[in-house]
This record gives sequence, C-alpha cells and structure tokens, in this order.
Amino acid sequence: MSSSSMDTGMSLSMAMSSGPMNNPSGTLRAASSETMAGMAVHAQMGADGNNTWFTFHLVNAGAAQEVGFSIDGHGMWVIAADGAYVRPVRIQPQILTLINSLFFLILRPSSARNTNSYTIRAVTRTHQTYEGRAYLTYGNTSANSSTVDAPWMSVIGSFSTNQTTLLDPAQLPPYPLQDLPRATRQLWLDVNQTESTVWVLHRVPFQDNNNRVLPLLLAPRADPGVFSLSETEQEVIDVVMQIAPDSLDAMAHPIHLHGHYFRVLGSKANSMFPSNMTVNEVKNRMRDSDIAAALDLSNTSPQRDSAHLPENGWLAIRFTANNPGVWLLHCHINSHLSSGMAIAFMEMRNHFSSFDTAVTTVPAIAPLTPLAEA
Ligand SMILES: [Cu+2]
Repeated sequence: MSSSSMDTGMSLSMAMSSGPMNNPSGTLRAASSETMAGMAVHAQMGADGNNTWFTFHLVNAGAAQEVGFSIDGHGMWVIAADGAYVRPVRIQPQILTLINSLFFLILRPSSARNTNSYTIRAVTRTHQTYEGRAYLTYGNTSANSSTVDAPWMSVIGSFSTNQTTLLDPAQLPPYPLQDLPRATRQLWLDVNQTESTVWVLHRVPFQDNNNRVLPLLLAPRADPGVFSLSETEQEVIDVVMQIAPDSLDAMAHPIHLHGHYFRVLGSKANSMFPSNMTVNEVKNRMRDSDIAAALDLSNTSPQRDSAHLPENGWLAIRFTANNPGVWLLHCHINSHLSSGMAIAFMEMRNHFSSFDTAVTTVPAIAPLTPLAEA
C-alpha cells in the first residue's frame, strides 16, 4: 500500500480543542486542525491533570468509503452529528459513514502520563483497505509509536477487544428531543443507474450540472427533476428514495440535502418500500412488517443533512419546506452527481419573486473570445 494511493483513497479531517465541556447551547469550535491522509500526525494535548475533556471534530471527506476510527485506550462520547447536537452516546471504536461529520469528546485517562502515547487509528471499511495512523500524547512528549498496549481496532478494521461498540448513525437522536412534524406531501424517487455512466435520482439526469440552462433561481422551469414546494403555504415533505429494481447497479449512495436539516425516518437494505403507500400508512397498516420496524416516526428520529441510502434498499426522510430558495438533493459521490444524480426543490417561490424581475435586468454575458493559437 503506497502512501499516494492512501492519499487519494482516504481523507479524514480532524480538529481538536480542549477545556471544560461546553454548555450545549454554546457553539462547537475547533482550536487546531490536522488531516490524516495516510501519514502520521501528532496530536499533542497541552492540558495537565486528570478529568480533562477534549473535543474532536471528525469529518469523513472520502469519496466512497465508510471509515472506522478509534483511539487506543479511550472511549469516545459522540455529542453532535452533521453539526447538530445528539443525545450523547459512548462508543468504541466507531464507524463513520460516508460524508457524515461527528463531534466527540474524550476524557484524558487517569493513568495517562506525559510519556504515554496512544495510537489514533483510521481504517476504511468498504472497497479497498486503507489505513491511517496518528499518535495522541499528553504533555510535551513527542512520540511516533504507541507506548500503551490497548488497541481497539486492527489494520483491517476488525475489533481486537470484545468491549467494542459500533456507532449506528440511526441511533443518534437529536438533543434535546424534537417533535416530528406531520407530513403534508410525499415524493417517491426511483434511484437508478440507467447507463454505465448515468445515475439519476428521479427518471432523468438533472440538467443544472452543465451550462446549457440558466440557474433555477433566475429562471424557474418545469422539469421532471424540479419540484415546487410551499407555493402558498409551508409544507412538510416526505421523500422516499428506492433503489430501482431495474437499476444496472444496486449500490448504496450517500444522500445530501442543501438548505435544511431533515429527519431520518428510516432505511433498509435489500428491501422494497410499498410505492403506493405513505410512510405513515406503512407504519400504521403494516405494523408487523420489517419495513415498519425500520421506521422511527417519533421525536427520536435523527436530525441530519446527510443520510445513507443502503444497497438495493430504501431511505425515507422528512423536512419542513420553509427556507425560500432552490435546494439540491443529491448523491454525494462526485461522479454520480456530475452525471445527474440530483433533483432540485424550488421552495417558497412567492418569497423570491423579485429574482424573476432581476432576470430581465441582468445583462447578457458575452461569450469569451476564443484564445488565439500561439
Ligand atoms: Cu451515488
């Protein structure tokens, strides 16, 4: 495994700060930042004494990999996901799903001396195996190997103790708990790979990924990939995304929505969501089904801006369409997005009609003069 392949295969950003635990109403801040891209970094904690808490902000910036993450000899208390507070949960080690960001706390072990160093491990869990390492020390010691023999995770991501707890992103309810609004409308999206290089979220490739059309904000248009929401009142939208049975590939996708936090109602791999039923109908009329069991329609359903559509399965989300503008819902794998795996929500248009007028006053931009041949 060369370091260059590791650089392209995995990129994990980490920011750290120390000090007393913040009040949950405070802001999450990071004091310094390092990127683990196959090379060792040295995280040096300056605080002395025991009972010192440190905050880490961990971002999986990888293209198509789930990442396992652990710090030898330390438990981790996850306190926020995608920038929103969650009910704190202690885990060790953790799996970081694609594109999610997590804040977590660690407590300096009471046995830690300034000569101790602890290995920070990151390992990919899907496709190819890449590994990154860094070292955590307390005080002024520099170290390039772990002096504490308490590994939680091996190079291939398997667990070396039976005290491990996997992080299940579906089990991170909002903190404080939040009422789930009732849905007023449901969209059904057939997620499909229609050609070897064409991925779609809804029948046809989204068109704003090229320069052939004006931006929707300036030039609203009717299009199968454009949905008008909350034209006259505030709507609460359920979106059910299903890997289509005729898709050339049934792989999983990381789905991201701009402009909102949404509630993750549920997801299930290798499963077909009934296309003629609403989420609430499935929950109420199919009580004993595994599909209903995978739905959380309570105040504990997670609040995120990204969620995992599992392979050959479905993902259901709910959001309140109360943010005027044009917002993309898309797969976060770049090659899928660029081939059209997106839709757009034109939301509360009555609040931005002035943009329509602006279109007529924006001067046409002359095409660039072709560069002269040298
Ligand atoms: Cu995708």
